[in-house]
Amino acid sequence: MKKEFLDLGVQPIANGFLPESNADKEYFFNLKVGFNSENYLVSLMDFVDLDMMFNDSYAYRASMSSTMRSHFKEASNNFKENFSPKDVLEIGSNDGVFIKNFSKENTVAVEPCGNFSKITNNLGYKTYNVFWDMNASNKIKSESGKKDLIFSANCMCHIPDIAGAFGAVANILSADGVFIFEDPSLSEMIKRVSYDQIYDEHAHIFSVLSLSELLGQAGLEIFKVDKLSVHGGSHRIYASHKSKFPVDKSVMDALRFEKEMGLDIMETYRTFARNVESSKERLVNILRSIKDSGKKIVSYGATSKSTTIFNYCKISTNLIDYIVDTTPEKQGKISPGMHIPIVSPDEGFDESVDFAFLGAWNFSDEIIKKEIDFCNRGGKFISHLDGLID
Ligand code: DWN
Repeated sequence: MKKEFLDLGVQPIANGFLPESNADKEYFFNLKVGFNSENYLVSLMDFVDLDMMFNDSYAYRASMSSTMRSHFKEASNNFKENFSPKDVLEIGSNDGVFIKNFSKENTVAVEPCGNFSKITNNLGYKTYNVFWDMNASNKIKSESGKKDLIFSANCMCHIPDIAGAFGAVANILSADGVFIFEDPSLSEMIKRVSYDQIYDEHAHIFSVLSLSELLGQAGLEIFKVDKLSVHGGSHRIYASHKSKFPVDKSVMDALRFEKEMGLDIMETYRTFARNVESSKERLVNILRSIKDSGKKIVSYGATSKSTTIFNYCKISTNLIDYIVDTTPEKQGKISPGMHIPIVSPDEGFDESVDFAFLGAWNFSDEIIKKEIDFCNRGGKFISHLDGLID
C-alpha cells in the first residue's frame, strides 16, 4: 500500500516547454510522492496520463549532450563484447542515440513519441510508435521473434504499470537473453536531496530493493548492478530469466547498502521530505540575496528537473532572468508553470551574466569545462545541491 511522504505542490508537465501564446492553456496536477512498504517502491501518488507527457512534440533529445553520446557508445561496446547480441530491442529509443551503434537488420525499437520514432524509422531502424506493454511485446515477438538483448535507458521508471512492463519484457526475452536498463537511483536522490528527479514523467524512482521484488514477480532476476554517474546518479541493472547467469557481488552490495540507508522503511522518506524543505529555503535565500545585490542570474539548461524546482520554490523571472538551452525545440519558448523565457546560449549566455543556476546539474562537469571563460571572468555557477560552486 503506497503512503504519501512528500508534497511538491502544484506542478505543470515538466517537459512541457511552451510558446508564450499557450501560457493560459497549461495542465497542472498535484505532485505527491509515496512509499510502498510491501515492494519498497517509491512512486507518484497519482500518475499523469501518458499521452499528456509523451507525444509527437516531445522536447527531450538524448543526443544533445556529448556526455550522453559517449555514454551510450561505451554501453553498446560493453554489451557487444560481453553478450554478443544477435537480436536487439530498445525500449524508449528517443532520437536513436543508442541503437545507431547496432545494425539495422536485427535491431528494433519502441518509441511512443512520434517526432523521435520518425527519426529512427528514417534511419532504417524498425521503430514501433507505441507505449511499451504486453500488446507491444506480443506484436514484436510475432513479427521478429524473441530478443537476446533488451535495453532501456531512462524509460522503465516512466511506466506506471511497471509490473506489467517487466512481464512484457520477460515475454519477449530469449531463454539466455539479457535485459539491461538504467534509471535514476533512489539512493543517490535521497543522499543528495536531488528531489528534482521527481516530476510527472518519473512515475517511480527505483531502488535495487524494489526492482529485485518487481523483476522477481515477472520471473526475472538481477545478476549485476552498475552504479553510473549520469543523470545525477543512476543504476544500470542487468537481469535475465532466473538462474541463467551467476549473481554478481554487486547485487548483494547494492541491496545491503540500501538496507543500511533505510530505503526499506518509511522514516527515511520522512527525513528526506524535511531535507527537501530546507533545500528550498536555502536555494531561494541564495538567489534572493544575489538578486538584491543587483546581479543577473540565468538558468543553464531547460530541464524537467528544474521545472520541479522552479514550481516548488516559486522561482520565476523575479529571480531568474531567463534560461539558456542548446535544444532548438526549447528555444523561444517559456518554461512550464513559471514561464521563464528560454533562449540559446549564443543569444543569452554573454558578458552580462553574473550567476548561472545549473538546471542541468547532472552535466556540471561538461558545462563548467565548456564555460571556463565565464568562470575565469568571475562568473559563478549555483546548484540547489551544493549552493554556490567555486
Ligand atoms: O528521464 C529523462 C531524462 C533522461 O531527460 C526524461 N524524463 C526527461 C529528461 O530530463 P531533463 O530534461 O531533466 O534532462 P537533462 O538531460 O538533464 O536535460 C539537459 C538539458 O540541458 C537539455 O535540454 C540540453 C541542455 N543542455 C544545454 O543547454 N547545454 C545540456 C548541456 C550538456 C549543455 O551544455
